[in-house]
This record gives sequence, C-alpha cells and structure tokens, in this order.
Amino acid sequence: MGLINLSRFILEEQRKYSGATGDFSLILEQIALAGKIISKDVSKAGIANIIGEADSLNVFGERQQKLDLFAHNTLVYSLDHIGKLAGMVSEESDKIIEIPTKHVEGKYLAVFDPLDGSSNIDVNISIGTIFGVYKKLNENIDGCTEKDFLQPGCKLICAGYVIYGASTMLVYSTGNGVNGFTLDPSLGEFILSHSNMKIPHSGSIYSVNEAYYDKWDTKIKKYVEYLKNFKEREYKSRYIGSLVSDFHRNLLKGGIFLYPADKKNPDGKLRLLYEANPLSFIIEQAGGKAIDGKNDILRKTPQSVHQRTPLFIGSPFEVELLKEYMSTD
Ligand code: AHM
Ligand code: MG
Repeated sequence: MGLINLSRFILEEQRKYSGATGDFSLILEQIALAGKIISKDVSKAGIANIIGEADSLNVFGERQQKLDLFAHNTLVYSLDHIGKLAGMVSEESDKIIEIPTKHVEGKYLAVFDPLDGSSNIDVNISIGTIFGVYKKLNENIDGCTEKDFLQPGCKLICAGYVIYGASTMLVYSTGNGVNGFTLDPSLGEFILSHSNMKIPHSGSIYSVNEAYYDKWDTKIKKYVEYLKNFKEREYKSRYIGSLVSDFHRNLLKGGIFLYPADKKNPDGKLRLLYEANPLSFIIEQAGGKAIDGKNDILRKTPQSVHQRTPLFIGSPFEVELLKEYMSTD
C-alpha cells in the first residue's frame, strides 16, 4: 500500500460522514501548514539569529521569545482568512483574536498555544504547538466574545499537537481515535506513521517537576512516594519541561504526567483551554484519562479563556490511583 499523506487521510475521514462540508478539513489543513512553517523556523533557531527574548511580556507577564511571536503570527495568518473561523484564542494574546472585517467569518473557534515549552527553545529541546477547535454555540450571531470560548473540552470537535523533535509530528483526533503523522522533510508532507494510537493501560514513567516537592500537597507527596516504592514495577522519572514532549512520550510508552497545584501556583500552571483540554481530548481518545485531581478535565466548564488548572494525565491505572490518593483524607 502507498503512503497516506495528511490531506488524503482528512479527505477519506470526511467522506465517512455524510453531511460533512469540508469546512473543518480546511482548518486542519491550515493548522498543518502553520506547523510546517513553524517547524522550519524552529529547526534553524540556532543559526537564523532569531533566538532571544522579544521585548514584550505575554498576558501572564512571562517574557515572550521571538519564536513564540512568530508561531503565534503564523497560526493567525494561516487561519484568519479562510472563512471558517469566528475567532481565536492564543496563549500569546490577552484578547480574543477577531476575524478582520475584510475576511468572511465562519462557525468555528480555534484555541492554541503556539509554541509550548518555550523556555526550551534556545537549548535545542523538543517543543510543540497545541490546538483545539470548537463550534460556535450560536451561529446566528456575528463575531464572538469570550463567552463563546467557555465550553468544556468534551465539546471539542478536533484537538491535536505538533511536536518539533528529532522529527516533526502532527497528532490529532476528531473524536474517532488518534492518528499521528510524521513530516517527511524531503516531501514537505505529513505522512501517516502512527495509526489509531493507544496509550498502554499502565506504564513505568512518571513526569513531574520534583523540585517543587516541598510546595506540594501531602497527598501528591504520598502518591509520588508510593510510585517510587511500588513493588510490582520500577517507575522511572522523566521530565523535559515541555508539556507536548512529556505528553507525547507518555502517550507512546504509558505512565502519568503531573502538574499539580502547589503553594506558588494554587491553580496549577497549565492553561485549561489551550493546553489541558486538547491533550485531555487526545488522551481520552487514546484510552487514557485526564483529571484535575478530582474531576475529568474535559467536563470542566472554563470561567475565563486563560484559566489555569492542575493536570494529571496519562494511563488509566496511574491516573485512577492518583484519584484515589486525592480522595482519601
Ligand atoms: P509555556 O506555555 O510558557 O511554555 O509554559 C508551559 C510549560 C509546559 O510546557 C511545561 O509542562 C511546564 O511549563 C513546565 O513548567 P515548570 O518549569 O514549572 O516545570
Ligand atoms: Mg504554553
């Protein structure tokens, strides 16, 4: 059988659903295009004199890196003119991104973290783009407000990520399983390389920033200690500090990623809308679980577009165990 490139895969998937208009496929194709452009620039970060901090701070007061801004602009530029979106939310913009009046509006909403793990850019470590697509709740009203984006993750129509690692991969789901595509640089095409991805029921990796141990709740401390002393399996600690990279490794190998609330970050660090939700959508589609300690991430209704959440995500066994620890006194 020949290679299956992303466009072919999208088209074949679309044909399975009568009534599919192809609207949504164009959004995905454009995100893939943005991923290729970002990948090209990330891969020459060391030589292109584009490493370094830009002057501005993002909405959280964190210093933005030049590649963050480039990735943000690339995604917006790839998506704002196609007539399929009513607005976008990006980690790099405090305000909702509206569709310029010269372009036609559509019925979908996109959310993204353009370049996650950005502190790893200038040390040549894998980083990624995380994205999600929702349908606008009321298609009869033009434009969009913050309220339109405050939908729980279970309402996502599509979610995915692009990882810029040893190779560039795009992994996505539209709610019918998870598929991964590897960028063939000689063709400039994403080729299906990981079909119907499933996370192992249990795995030997736990990923958490253990330097924050003293700031954790006792329950988290006890859970991590339990994993370390687990008799039936020897757990390994693996933490890159790039969510997409840590997530991708655990999806393939099994285990758990934890970013708990702590004394410094009482709501956790990661963002619900464009970090936790898309990855939780993927993990559930791959047979895994994602919780905030108590509730499923995908069932949380966001209160604001840049809301943070604690995140525990990975194999069912490790996440269920964590849930038990969190529910005991
Ligand atoms: P960013 O969106 O500013 O890049 O921050 C998110 C990143 C995640 O990729 C990663 O999981 C986390 O921050 C690491 O945080 P810490 O350095 O506190 O462990
Ligand atoms: Mg981020």
